[in-house]
This record gives sequence, C-alpha cells and structure tokens, in this order.
Amino acid sequence: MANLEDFRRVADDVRNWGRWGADDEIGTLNFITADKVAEAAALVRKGTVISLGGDFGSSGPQGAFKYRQNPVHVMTVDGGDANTLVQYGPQWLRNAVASDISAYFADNPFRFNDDMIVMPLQAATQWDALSHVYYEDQLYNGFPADSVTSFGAYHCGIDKVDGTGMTSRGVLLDVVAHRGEDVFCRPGNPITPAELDDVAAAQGVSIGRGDIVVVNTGWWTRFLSTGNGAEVGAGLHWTCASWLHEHEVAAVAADNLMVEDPNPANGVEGTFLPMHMLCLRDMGLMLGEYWNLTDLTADCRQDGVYEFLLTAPPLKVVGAVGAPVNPIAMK
Ligand code: UVW
Repeated sequence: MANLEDFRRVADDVRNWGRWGADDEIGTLNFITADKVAEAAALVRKGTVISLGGDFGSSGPQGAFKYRQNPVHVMTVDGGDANTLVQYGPQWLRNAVASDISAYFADNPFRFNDDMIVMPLQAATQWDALSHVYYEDQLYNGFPADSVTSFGAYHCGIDKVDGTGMTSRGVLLDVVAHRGEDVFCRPGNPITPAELDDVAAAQGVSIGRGDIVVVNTGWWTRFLSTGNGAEVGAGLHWTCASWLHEHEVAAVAADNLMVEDPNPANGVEGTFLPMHMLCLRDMGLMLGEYWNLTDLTADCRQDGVYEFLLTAPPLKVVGAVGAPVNPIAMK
C-alpha cells in the first residue's frame, strides 16, 4: 500500500499552483479555450440530446453517509390554498401567512404554486468545487483553508466557475463494457491509469487537452435497479490523478459516489480520498459525482461514438463548495 511519501511525490508532480496566475480559482478549466468549444460543437451530428442528471428527490442516492440526506421538497404555495387555507384556515394563519395569497386569490381566477427544496449540495448529480477538499491548511493555488468560513468559501467556491466554462468535448470511457461486466464494476479492483488507456484504445478515442472525461462504472445503473445508495463499487485508483494531469483534462466525472475508489486498502496509508486531495487541491481539477450515465452509455454502445459536446454548468450558489448540475451531452 502506498504511503504519504508516495502521495507527496505525486502531489509535487501534478500541482498546478501558479500555472494560470496567483489569483486563479478555476484550475484546469483554463484548458477549455474558444477553439476547444468550437471543436466540441462540431461533434453534434445527429441531434441527440441526453441528460446525465439524476432526479433530485426523496428517492435519491444518499445513504452512504449520515451527514448527507436526500433532498426534501416542500410546497410553499399551492393553488389549492384558494379553496382551503384561504377560505377555511384559522384566523391567525390567514393574518400571518395567507393575507397576500387571499388578496391574490380573492374574486379572480389567478392561481399559482411555489415550492422550495432543502438539500445538501452534494446530494445528487453534482460538481465538487475546488474548495470541497484540501489538506495542510491550503486550498488550490495556495489559498488559505480558513477562507472557507461559516459564511461560505471566499476562494475557490463554485460561484467562481463561469457557467460557460463547463462546456467542452466530453469523452465517455465505458469501463463496464471493457471489463465485460453485466451491470457495474464491483468493488475490489480499482480502475488504473493503464486501464483508462486500454478502454480509450478499445473505443478508438483519444483524450486531449481540455476534455471532460466521463467514466462509466455502472454504479448509477445498478442504483436505479436496487435503490441502494450505500452500495460500494469500483472507482478510479488514486494514481489516475497523474493520468488526468498528463492528458491535461479539464474535469472528470463518474456515475458513482466519489469518482475515486473508496476502498482504503487501495488508497494511501494514513489518509482518505487521496485522489480528491490531488485533483481538487493540487491540480485544481473538479470532480463530478452521481452522474446518470445509463442513457449516454447505451447511445455510445449503439453508435460506437464515445465523444460529444458536453455542457454542465453548476448552479452558481455563492460561496458553495459544490453544486447540483444537469449535464447535457449532445451528439
Ligand atoms: C467527500 O465525501 C469528502 O467527498 P465527495 O462528496 O466528493 O465524495
């Protein structure tokens, strides 16, 4: 098993601090240039549009961690209120809450519905912002870790990502098919850099500067049939950080909980989620988790085309360390 010395050697090798200036807060998204977007747009040939977003609701994938729950969705105004709350509600409620609504609803046909959602920003299909994981008191590009306060992330928050910057060439690497698994990559063997190369070669695609790499481990497809969000599958071995660095990838996403392999035995002795530490803090490379790759994978297997225009701008939640996204692949 690797130790912290091995980890530090890799960290020194992949660190991008200062590469795009001392003030940079978006890291490897700098690889996505206007030329790159134009190249990606040319991949739209048959007009197929595929959502890679999961549903946000009570049947979401949370279950692995006690500190994360599935989204709670509640109605704050319901057109039915016109017939119930406004007419029959107690006086205190009419005074406190319903006065606006009764004014809207009285003697006219206008009705409306409002709602709200309470959820961890990490609950379902999402991007990890660069401020999500750090070590030794520093975020990406050397920003102090204590710049993330109870008021939010002053540095490297998700709002620092220009929504347009998450549009590029996407490449699906279908590890499930390459391993000959029927549904998903079971825990045990992490996905290595050599395997990523093998999958790309088998699919006839290359990975280049500014690409967003999307890895199908089959976890989401499995989750859809079992409903068990706590089930563990295989993910990327932590040394894939070097592979992503060498290929100058803009971002990486997967259909599983963490992108990387969660089994500590495949990690670095004395720490947890070493690939997160390297990607988010050292490289400035964002991680997308819980992406629904079921339909995209089926389409790619059917036409043999594994590259596409991908647009996946996170919600610009000010100071947040992650955000939901509904990524769209276009072919
Ligand atoms: C952690 O669980 C810390 O990270 P993530 O949500 O990115 O897997």
